[in-house]
Formats: sequence, structure tokens, C-alpha cells
Amino acid sequence: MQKGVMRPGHVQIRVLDMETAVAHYRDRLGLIHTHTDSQGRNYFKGWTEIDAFSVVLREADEPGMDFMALKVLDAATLAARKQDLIDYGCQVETIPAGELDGCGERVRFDSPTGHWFELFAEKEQTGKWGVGDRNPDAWPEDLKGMKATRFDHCLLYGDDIDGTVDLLSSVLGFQLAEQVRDEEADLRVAAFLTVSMKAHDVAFVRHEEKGKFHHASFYLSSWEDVLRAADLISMHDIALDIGPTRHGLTHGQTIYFFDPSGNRNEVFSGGDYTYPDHPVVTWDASQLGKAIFYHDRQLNERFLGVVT
Ligand code: M3P
Ligand code: FE
Repeated sequence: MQKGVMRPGHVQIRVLDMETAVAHYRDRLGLIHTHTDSQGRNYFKGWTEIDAFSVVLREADEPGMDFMALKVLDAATLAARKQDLIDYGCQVETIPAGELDGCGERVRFDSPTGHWFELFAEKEQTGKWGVGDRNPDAWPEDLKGMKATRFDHCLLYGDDIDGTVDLLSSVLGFQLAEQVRDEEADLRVAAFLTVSMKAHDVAFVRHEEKGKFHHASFYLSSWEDVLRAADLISMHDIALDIGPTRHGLTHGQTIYFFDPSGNRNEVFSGGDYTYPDHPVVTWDASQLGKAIFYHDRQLNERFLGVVT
């Protein structure tokens, strides 16, 4: 059921060295670097995004994800969902407007997998970068690197994925679009959740440790652009994880690599769509190789094991 949660809004990622991280996200992924705040955090957006920012980098001693935020319809929805989260039993904290430059009040809450999420209703809108919304041209000519269009989703690793699926679906209106099930163990191994027509806005894989970050993913316009991203990864000796290939899950065309701090990034194109009446798509754990890498059909230790 719709609960007024629209879409992913931002992700705050920890990096070990800010200078090399800014160069990676700006010049290689091709995000627009919007500014640096008074705490030294750096803000970015994909060129098609209307809000002021969607990625925040914070310098820290360990890589990983601080939180992922979801944008809700309006202030009344934010207040209603805040109360629902408290009633559900989450730890809920209100972060005042302006703590992130240009962002309104945020409602931060924890989850059974140990990840921190946020809801917010308001953020400064700066429009699609370089084209605006009045007679917009097809694309800006001066994009860099992989020309990432938007922050699309995060994939997170944690122990109680059934608990987090229940929280996000019952309180925030997420729909389970795809999953991996181990029928022998009667266990859900992975869950792909959406609040939109996208195959996933956030996804979870079962893992013994709480609160782990597998990747942040950015949408590209075409398979051709994914292949071009692969060329750039070689040109600049970026640490490659896997790809270019296709996922069985969600059917996206993808490549994975690491930022200079060891956080995994994905760029992808295509993929399935989901309407509210669509049945859950299930992959059997016995087919996990094909579910993750549709071409290789083989699991890769680094892809499954390396998280920040
Ligand atoms: C994706 C995607 C795993 C599957 C990942 C799939 C880690 O990242 O965007 O569809 O099992
Ligand atoms: Fe992904």
C-alpha cells in the first residue's frame, strides 16, 4: 500500500581520503560536484536529478554507508511516518533542517539489519543540471567520465533481512519485487524492494554481520554506456569487481568497481519494471550463479564477500 514514500533521496558514504574520493565520484562516475559544506562533506548529484544533491561523502577512518534517505511527499507524510516508525519500535531521531545543506528536517531510524535510513520531505531543487526544465535539451555536452544520470539504489548486507523487509513494506509501503529463496533451508537469501516502477530502490542480501554496505548504484542511459564505463575503468586503472555483464535478478546490464576507499560502486542500464499488481519474481538459491551473473553463471567470492 502507498505510504507516500516516493524514492531514494540521498546516500552518505564514508571515504578514507576526501581528495581522491571527490576526483573518483566527479571525474570517473561523472556526478556533478555541487559543493563542500562547513564540516568538509562533499555533495554530488546525477545530471538528471532535480534535487540539489543525492550523494554525500564524509571523510572517516572506515569506509561504508552512514545512511540512505528516502524522500516522502510532504511534511504531513513525514510526521505520519515518523509516528508509525516509533509505534513499530524503531529507534527514531530527528535531524534538524540544514544539518545537510539544502535539506529539510530528516527522520532517522534503524532497521533489523542494522542499517540507518532517513526520511525527508524537503530539499532545495536545483533542476536537471545543464538543461533545466524549460525546453530542455537532450543532455548537457560537458558531462565527465561515465555520465551517471542518477543515484538509483543501494544494496545492503545484514542478518535479519526478513525483519527489514517487514519494516520497509508494512511501515513505508515498499513492495517486494524480486527475491532469492533457499527452499531447502526455508530461507530468504535476498530481497529487492521498490516504491516505484523500478525493479528495486533498495535491496538486501543475508549476511551474518549487521549494517554492511555492498554497493551504491548509478543509472546509465544505455548498455553502450556500460561498455564505455568498462573502458574508462581500464583507462584509469580503477579496481574492477565484475562485468560488464547482465544480472538474472532484475535483468539489469551492469559493471561493478571500487572507489579509492574500497566502497563498491555499480553503474547499470535497463532492467525490469514493477507495477503494484506484479507477482514477486523468485530465483531459487540453486540458480544463484545465473541470478547474479546471467552470462558467467558463476558466483564470485569477491562479489559476495567484500562489503564495507
Ligand atoms: C544488483 C542489481 C547480488 C545481486 C545484485 C544485484 C549482490 O546489484 O542492481 O540488480 O546478489
Ligand atoms: Fe545493484
